Amino acid sequence: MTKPRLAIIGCGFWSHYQTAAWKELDDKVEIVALCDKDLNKAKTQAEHFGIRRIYNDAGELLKNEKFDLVDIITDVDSHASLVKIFADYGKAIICQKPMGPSYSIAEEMVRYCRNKNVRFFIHENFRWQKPIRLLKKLINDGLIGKPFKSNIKFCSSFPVFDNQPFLAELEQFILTDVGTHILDIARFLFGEVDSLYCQTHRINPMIRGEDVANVFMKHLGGVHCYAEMSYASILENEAFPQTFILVEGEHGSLHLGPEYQIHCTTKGETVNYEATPDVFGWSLPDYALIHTSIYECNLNILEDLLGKGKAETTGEDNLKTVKLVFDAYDSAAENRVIQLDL
Ligand code: NAD
Ligand code: 89V
Repeated sequence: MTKPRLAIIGCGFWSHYQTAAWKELDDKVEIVALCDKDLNKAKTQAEHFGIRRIYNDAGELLKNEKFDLVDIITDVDSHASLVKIFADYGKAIICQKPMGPSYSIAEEMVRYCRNKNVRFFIHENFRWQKPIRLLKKLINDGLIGKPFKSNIKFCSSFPVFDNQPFLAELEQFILTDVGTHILDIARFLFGEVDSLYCQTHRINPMIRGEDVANVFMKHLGGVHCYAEMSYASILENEAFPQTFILVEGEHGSLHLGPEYQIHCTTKGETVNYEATPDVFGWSLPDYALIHTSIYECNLNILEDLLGKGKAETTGEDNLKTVKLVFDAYDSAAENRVIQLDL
């Protein structure tokens, strides 16, 4: 593959920014067509980005277009069936998080692609945020010695349902939507999880699912990590979409706080590092941090397809994050510690 040809499925809220991020890479990838079951959405997006071919059905797209790679940006319930359709045609597949609506469905998606010998990636972008990459580097550089404890916070009262009304209808909300990101960050920073315990709340009476989740994880490497997620937190400073992280190690601590600042404190001194992300002109200001990470995630996957690197967020890898999400639901429902079966 020299310059992969890409088809995009789903032209809703997120797809616009995903497409804009692909356009930043148009020397390396060519978008050949867009598809949405609502043809008007595909038409509007195609006009905006100057893409000539549109479809309202994946089968028609497959019949009429030559392409190598598909980016599936539809709602979660459609992911498994679309992945299977494209795997049957031998296309390399990128699918949005959350991979599937249950662990068993996600496991089947990964198995199906493996059996068909197709490349399967999950677009999991939060670990590609600049402050989180820098934090990982500072941990790896040994600035605070061996980490033993961490707190990861994604808490706000951002009106997320305004742009994504379907989230209010999900029976399982914050762990599937945000937990996929936050628990993936925990794996990215501290490795695989040995056991976890979770509690959830639904504070907003207008939604179906839980909007608060607190997950306590013991990582195999020894770190105790407390991950907090909330869309019900009315705080002094609204922080969306920043993730705040404190990591404590044997020689000091690293604190990723507001405005992309990381403070490294060791005995006697605190040193400041800054990781302000570049902002693309097409980013929505409220989401700029996340939008830049779309580009980084796309680039990582593309480089793998071009034989120039190794993708981090493969289906196989992301399945471990999906396992944490659904084990967290089981833990909360049964009020018990779950030992992960690794
Ligand atoms: P949305 O409802 O705005 O858009 C989904 C689109 O998919 C709709 O236009 C719908 O018509 C279309 N669609 C559904 N089934 C289809 C099918 N079978 N064939 C063709 N089109 C189909 O939702 P959204 O907010 O854009 O979210 C889409 C996905 O992106 C979800 O998986 C969501 O979790 C994910 N997302 C990821 C991030 C991130 O940071 N990675 C952020 C927001 C959303
Ligand atoms: O990433 C997501 O899926 C989004 C957001 C972080 C905005 O909640 O829904």
